[in-house]
Amino acid sequence: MAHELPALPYEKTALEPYIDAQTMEIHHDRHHKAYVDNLNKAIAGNVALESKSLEVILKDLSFVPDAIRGPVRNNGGGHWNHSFFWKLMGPNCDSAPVGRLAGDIQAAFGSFGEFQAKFEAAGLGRFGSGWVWLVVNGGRLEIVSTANQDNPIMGKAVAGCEGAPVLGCDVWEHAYYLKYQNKRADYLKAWWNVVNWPAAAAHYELAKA
Ligand code: MN3
Repeated sequence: MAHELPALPYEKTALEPYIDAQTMEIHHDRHHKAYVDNLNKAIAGNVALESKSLEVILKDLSFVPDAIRGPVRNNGGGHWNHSFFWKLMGPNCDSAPVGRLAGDIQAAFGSFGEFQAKFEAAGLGRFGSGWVWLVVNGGRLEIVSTANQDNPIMGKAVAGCEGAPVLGCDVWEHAYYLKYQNKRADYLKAWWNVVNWPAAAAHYELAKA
């Protein structure tokens, strides 16, 4: 079955003023759609890949034939990452997590503020295009970043890091350039206003289970 572009779980204006509606429209309707279309194109006719879930494919790209491994990694990663990203944001968000995730962030990074500073620094430190993540790796919370559309679930040999994503922020220029131009730091700071912490906590509980 062909992969499909998921609908946004809120209106394109919902993340204003932190993320503007035009950015959401271009990002979801064009960039994400292109990843989905190009993934489907890449795996078309390969019955084994067409029958596997995207997550299963990304977790072991060595099974993907050499000729299409690059397109599957880039476009499959793009589809997974953006599907994850939309659901991790929303309007009227809490400013911080609660419960076990809150306590474990404090234990791992010193305080929620120190965690935010380290996450922003990792996003700023990613040269060019990529993502910054909070992951569970070996039961512990870590901040990592990946290039392009790589994802920690691809594993260390491919993505340079590993773990189950709890939180992920897109630091490609297309995610912020219309509103923030070259100021990625301002975008990362503003992003905390739209983080859906209950969704992140659900990822965390799943990863710890
Ligand atoms: Mn993007």
